[in-house]
Amino acid sequence: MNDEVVSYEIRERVGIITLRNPPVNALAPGMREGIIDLVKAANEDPAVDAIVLTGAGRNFIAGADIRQFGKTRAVTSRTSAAAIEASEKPVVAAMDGYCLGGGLEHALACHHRIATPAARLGLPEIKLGIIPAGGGTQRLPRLIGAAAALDMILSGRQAGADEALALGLIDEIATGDLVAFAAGVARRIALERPLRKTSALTAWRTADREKPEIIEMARQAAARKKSPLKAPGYAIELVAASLSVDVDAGIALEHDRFSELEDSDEAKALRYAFFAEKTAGKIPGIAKPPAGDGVRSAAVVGGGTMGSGIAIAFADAGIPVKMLEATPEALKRGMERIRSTYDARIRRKRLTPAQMQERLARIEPASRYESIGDCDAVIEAVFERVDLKMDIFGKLDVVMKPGALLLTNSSAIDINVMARATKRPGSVAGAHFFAPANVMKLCEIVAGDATTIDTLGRAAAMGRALGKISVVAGSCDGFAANRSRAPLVTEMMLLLEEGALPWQIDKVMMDFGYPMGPFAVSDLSGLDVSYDTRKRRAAADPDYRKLHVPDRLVEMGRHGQKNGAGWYRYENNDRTPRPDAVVNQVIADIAREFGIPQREFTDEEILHRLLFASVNEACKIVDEGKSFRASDIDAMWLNGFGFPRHRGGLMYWADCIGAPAILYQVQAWHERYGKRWKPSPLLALVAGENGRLREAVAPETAFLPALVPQPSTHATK
Ligand code: 3H9
Repeated sequence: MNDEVVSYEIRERVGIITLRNPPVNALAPGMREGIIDLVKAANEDPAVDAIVLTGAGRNFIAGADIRQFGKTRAVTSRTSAAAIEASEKPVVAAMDGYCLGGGLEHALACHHRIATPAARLGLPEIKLGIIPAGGGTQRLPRLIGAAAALDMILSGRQAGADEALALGLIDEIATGDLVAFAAGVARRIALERPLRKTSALTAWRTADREKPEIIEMARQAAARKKSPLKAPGYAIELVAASLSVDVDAGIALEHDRFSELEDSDEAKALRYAFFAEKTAGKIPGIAKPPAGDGVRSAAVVGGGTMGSGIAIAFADAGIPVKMLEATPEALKRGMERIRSTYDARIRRKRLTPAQMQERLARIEPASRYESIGDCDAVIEAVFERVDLKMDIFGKLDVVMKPGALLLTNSSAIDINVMARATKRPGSVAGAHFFAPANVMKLCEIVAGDATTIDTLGRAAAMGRALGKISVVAGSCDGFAANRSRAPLVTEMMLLLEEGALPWQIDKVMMDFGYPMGPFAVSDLSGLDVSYDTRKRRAAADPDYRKLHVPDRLVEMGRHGQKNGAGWYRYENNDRTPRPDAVVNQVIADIAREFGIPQREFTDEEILHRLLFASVNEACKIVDEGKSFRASDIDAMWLNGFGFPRHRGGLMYWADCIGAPAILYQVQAWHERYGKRWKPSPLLALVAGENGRLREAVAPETAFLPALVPQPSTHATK
């Protein structure tokens, strides 16, 4: 037995099995074997009456070790779970913290389940493109009923201890020391027979109170979602099986389905996405800042769409926030915007009126700079105008307490410009949110030349506290996220001039897996938003390739959904995009004016034109050290731009095509279209080695010297 991952002790006739694999006790090799051996030993030991299964530290088991997928396992969770259930002495699950996936499945096989108030229970396998494979699809419906089981398995969500108790998922909530409590219960039930085996229950026993059509309803709901994944359909089929076949047959079917899914393209991509996001949070050279270092109060300067969205993100995360506006009218509009966002959530039953009041109470309107000076962090979120931002940072420098984070939500302006307006450039960084800021999960943390590692670490931790994926980038035009997407936008506009239509391109991207096409997205954010940036770029660069079609539409007053016409037309406040002949005409006029030959495009050419352009740019970004790693770009695209998660991310997808094939095409387009397609040296290097783009990292010399570690200067309360 591997003593490092499993330990055993006997306390007053109770055998206590403790699993240990910090930080979350994922099921490492040796753990399942240890469970089987120790349950057997306890059964054979006359000095033991009952058994407790628990996890070391503050978690039970967060599931199978995701790194082990695709590798051969000597023992599977279904075997170790079966060994627990077959024990002749009762096994009590004692759960704290995360009790997920294979962890919950082992608990389901126990004869009694106890959790602390802090426990989080769930079967998140669906998020990894797989289904539970330790008997979870068969035992969970038998324990809590098919409808509740379907909800947990299909959503992958976590239930807290109170909900788990109400569902019948656990038997008791522990008070005091968990293991002592569980051992006491184990002694109490040691002689009770027959043992309560979850497999012996019938799912109908609990489900017959529910509508028998639940399975059909789940099938229809899944069909409406049009998920490209196989796992949801299989999960429904397996819960249906729990209602009609015996547990062994159900578990055998579960095993077959899991074996099919484990190495599917979608499951591999989703596992990659999980680790890309975890890695993106890491800043080379620093460990995670200690929990006590967090931002406990914040201020937002600007109550427009972004500012109010950011304020909501803080209030939702339980962090008090002040919202500063220049005039009482603007402040009133900002607060109304916030209220109407919460009202919409109440209408959709995502929030109760009481929760809304609680959150609104965390948002304090402010009209003077002095009143925000005591906050741990301030985020400037005003128009993209350099003079305005410099003025604001000058004022923030005067009022903010020492050590406060001075952050800007700018999406393109050089962080150094704002930093220079202060006497504390080390405390200045970008915290770039994506619209709507309270919904989108990306928070791009941007380093200026003088930003300290301490500031970056704290800003990234702040993003995580808001439930975001924080990804660090270097300061350059568009930073890493928007800069890597900009070539996609350019190509989609130029394709129009060559003969493609917006709705054709949108369909290609939606078929690829995006929830919305890029033109429909542009209508949502407003065509006018990037108009000024394009003018600025054109003025700065004589070689800048103007994008005539969007410019012309903006000049015609077509700003998108907000005024009923953009790339599409919209009728009577209906958000359905409808193709518009006016747009066809504008495109045709421009093609004629500039003498651009027209042709037809295949779906594949459209997809490759858009995404290869961004892959090439992403390589340049990594090469220049504006991102630590190529996988950070994937974390950004997944969380900021709605890139289909089952495709892993831009660079992961690129590797599925292969770097050599992409380079070949980029070179061909370079010859045809000129310098905007100049191949990145990194792309050429990786293609030459037939390597993986997603594994590319920035040369240390490009990024790290700017991040000189400095002693922590921030104030603690
Ligand atoms: C399963 O169980 C299948 C079964 O049905 C049967 C199979 C045969 N594996 O996120 P954090 C690492 S499928 C490996 O920063 P948090 C994570 O990478 C599995 N590693 O903390 C990180 O490492 P590092 C079902 C894992 O508090 C560290 O732990 N389970 C795993 O914000 C801390 O993680 C899941 O899908 C894992 N399973 O969130 C749960 N879990 O420090 C996946 C975590 O080197 N995990 N790590 O960067 C999560 O959702 C979150 O990590 C969790 C903690 C909520 C647990």
